[in-house]
Amino acid sequence: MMKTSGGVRLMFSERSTEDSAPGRAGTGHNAGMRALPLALVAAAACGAKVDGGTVDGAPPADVSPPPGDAPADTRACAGGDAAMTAPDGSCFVLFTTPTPYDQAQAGCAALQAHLAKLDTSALDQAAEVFVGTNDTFIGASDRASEGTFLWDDGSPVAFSNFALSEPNNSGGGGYEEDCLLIAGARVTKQWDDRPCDPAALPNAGLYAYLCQF
Ligand SMILES: [Ca+2]
Ligand SMILES: [Ca+2]
Repeated sequence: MMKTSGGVRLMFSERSTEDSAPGRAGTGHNAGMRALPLALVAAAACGAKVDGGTVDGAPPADVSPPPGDAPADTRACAGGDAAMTAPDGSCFVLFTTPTPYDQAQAGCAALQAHLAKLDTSALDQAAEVFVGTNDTFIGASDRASEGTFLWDDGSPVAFSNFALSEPNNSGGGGYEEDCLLIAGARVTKQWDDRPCDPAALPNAGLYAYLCQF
């Protein structure tokens, strides 16, 4: 009987050891009895949780991309009177026809683009070269609160490159200047606030515009 194979003896031996350890077996059994209701409670709790999640049916919050972190636009960089790939991989599209700011915004929106947000020196330098000698609207204004320039997406203009004495909110004719442009016609270029439309002064407020997507 004891000359069984090692495997059988081992199994026997282990089972025997467990079964023949009164204290341990008793404790284990008692523990098992006590643990059973707890386990059921735990299982019920788990079940409730799972059921709740299922009933909710709400997708995990991280399924939607965070705001402002949209997938890269894979369209070809083209359109307008000229287009170029910007240093950050976005696309600049220049329209040279003199246009009021609101219509410039709409023109960009029609391209599923927006007036350029030049929030880094690299973007600004590239844009200033690209627009050439055109005074060119970019996407910021202080129309909401005089003196506080915001990009059209509502974010503050942190990086800026205003020309000397700008922004001055003054066209010298008693009207305000609220819309931002690259003063391409100036040798130094840089930024200037200008009228957003010709309402206050004919032939003012009409500029080229730079879209970005
Ligand atoms: Ca202003
Ligand atoms: Ca100005």
